[in-house]
Amino acid sequence: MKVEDFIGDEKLFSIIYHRDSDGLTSAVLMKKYLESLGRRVFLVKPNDAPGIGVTDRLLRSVEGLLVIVDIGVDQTDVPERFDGKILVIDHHIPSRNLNSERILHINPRLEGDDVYRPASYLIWKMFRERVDSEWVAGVGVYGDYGVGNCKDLMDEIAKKYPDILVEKRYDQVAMRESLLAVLSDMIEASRAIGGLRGLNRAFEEFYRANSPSELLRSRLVLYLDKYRGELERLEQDFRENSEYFPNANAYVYMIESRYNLSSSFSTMISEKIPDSVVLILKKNRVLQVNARCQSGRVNVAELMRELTEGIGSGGGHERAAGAHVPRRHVEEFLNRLREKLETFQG
Ligand SMILES: [Mn+2]
Repeated sequence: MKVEDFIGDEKLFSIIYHRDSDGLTSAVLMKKYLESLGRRVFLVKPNDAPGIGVTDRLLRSVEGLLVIVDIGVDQTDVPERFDGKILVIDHHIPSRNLNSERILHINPRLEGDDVYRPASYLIWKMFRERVDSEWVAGVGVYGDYGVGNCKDLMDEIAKKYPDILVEKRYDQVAMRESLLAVLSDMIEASRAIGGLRGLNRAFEEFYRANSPSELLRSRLVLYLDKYRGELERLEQDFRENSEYFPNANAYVYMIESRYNLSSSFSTMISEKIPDSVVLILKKNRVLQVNARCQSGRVNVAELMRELTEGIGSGGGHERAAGAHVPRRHVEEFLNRLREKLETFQG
């Protein structure tokens, strides 16, 4: 079923997006698409509970048809907790097919398409006749590591805005030098420094901007400056205070920061030492762990599962994973971690 058939003559919409750069840019494109059809978008909000969770409070504030972008909502009970019509556009590996009279579930993986393409790309592709903000989609695609699989989008951007790309526009690593990468960092910075309110601001600015360079003059630059400064400070501290385990070629670092940037920090550090295992620990209400090994030498998703068995939860991707351990089990977790890294066999 096509999106236009599903939404029929519904006049009012609410959008909930995943709180990262792919999710936010997906929401911008979606709002522009709906408005191009003459429909009204009542609210646009990032998901507001840990991980991909959405609170009942946010669901109760929804008016009209609910559009959920870049959230593997099939892995949650949101479809059961919200009883109106839902349009889902997502790219994560689905755990179930939600398609029914009430729900249109768009995810290329449901049709057996295994190519990695971020949600912002899917939305751009579907609605490009009506929405011409391809650079917005480009920011989301960069943020979700998708540039290599979205060549037609990158070509379109290159035609219109040659100055925001680098020559190797299909190369995720080379793209780090591009303005698209800066804009993606800007969204990450808005979340890390400003929280949900920061994201709401970022959404407004991205929705309003007519060109990429306008954002460099927006108030989001303040978030970006703070974010970069904090990452720099942490990198210095990591060099001095992380613990190294030569057997496993692993670094363990207890992060202390008032901001939420453990995940970005672990990615940044691990890209500089791709063959090392990087474990960033943060004491919140629970112990939060971000694990990376960019070369793939060690499967960190498996490592996280193993170390949290029976005392917490852990998992993710082969090269990027995470874990949560409740306070009462933290000591046990740290003992297991130390033991594992000291006696590591590759
Ligand atoms: Mn996302």
